[in-house]
Amino acid sequence: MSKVAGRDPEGVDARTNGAAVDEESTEEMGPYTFEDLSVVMGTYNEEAAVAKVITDIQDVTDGKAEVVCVDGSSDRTPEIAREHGARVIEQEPQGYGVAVSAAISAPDRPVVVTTDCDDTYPMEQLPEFLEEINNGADVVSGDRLYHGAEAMPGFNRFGNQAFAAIASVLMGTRVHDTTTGMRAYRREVVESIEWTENTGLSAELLIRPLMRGYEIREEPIAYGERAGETKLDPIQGGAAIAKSIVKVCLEERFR
Ligand SMILES: Nc1nc2c(ncn2[C@@H]2O[C@H](COP(=O)(O)OP(=O)(O)O)[C@@H](O)[C@H]2O)c(=O)[nH]1
Ligand SMILES: [Mg+2]
Repeated sequence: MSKVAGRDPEGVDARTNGAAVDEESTEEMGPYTFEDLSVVMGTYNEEAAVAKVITDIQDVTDGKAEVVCVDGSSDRTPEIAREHGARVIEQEPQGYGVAVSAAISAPDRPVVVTTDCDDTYPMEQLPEFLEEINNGADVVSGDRLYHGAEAMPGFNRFGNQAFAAIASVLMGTRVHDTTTGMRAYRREVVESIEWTENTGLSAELLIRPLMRGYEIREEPIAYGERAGETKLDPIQGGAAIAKSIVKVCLEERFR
């Protein structure tokens, strides 16, 4: 495996740490195609977005990627998802992380991509995410803040910048977006770690792999206006995320 952001705590920048690739290990592991890809998401009353999100994934991957929705909806989201070819796993609504941790462990395909079911994340960038995995990354993390994330409410943007700053200090590696919903993972990363957080799961999904030496690359992404209502309260959710970041960084530091 190539040199990783997490193995060198001396100020490595995950955005620019993509140059070195270990040719031998990438040959063994790929190259992966869309048939090796599962796109997974929690879905909770996302009638306004679900058809568009799944259609975008299918258009971009030629219908080859598997789509998995862990659904807690009381509206028609699961029916629409099934009609569009997704595999739907029903679950009582218990929060973001309960849904997404079930979603990431559902597929058997070697590359797992998370997204939100709200049309904010650019499915047209899926090929770039897969390419970075094929180039040796273990985790490719969509960085919404690189392009400014104009569509994000100002309070959330400030909060997300603060989370990235705190996590960077605690990890000793500069990261720019710890709470993004769009990432690609080698399945091995997802399976080798025990996930504990709920609202803070997206931060945990970056921090634990990075601090265990997996190679993380941040990929600048576009971020769009949300279709439908957010499911996360910015104050309560923000406090939960801050707590998760500190807890997870300390646990990994003293592991
Ligand atoms: N199944 C399930 N999905 C959830 C739950 N909470 C949030 N989600 C989904 O998780 C994703 C992220 O939530 P979102 O409202 O977009 O959060 P935001 O991006 O922080 O505004 C969306 O696709 C939601 O539908 C839940 O309790 N259960
Ligand atoms: Mg969202």
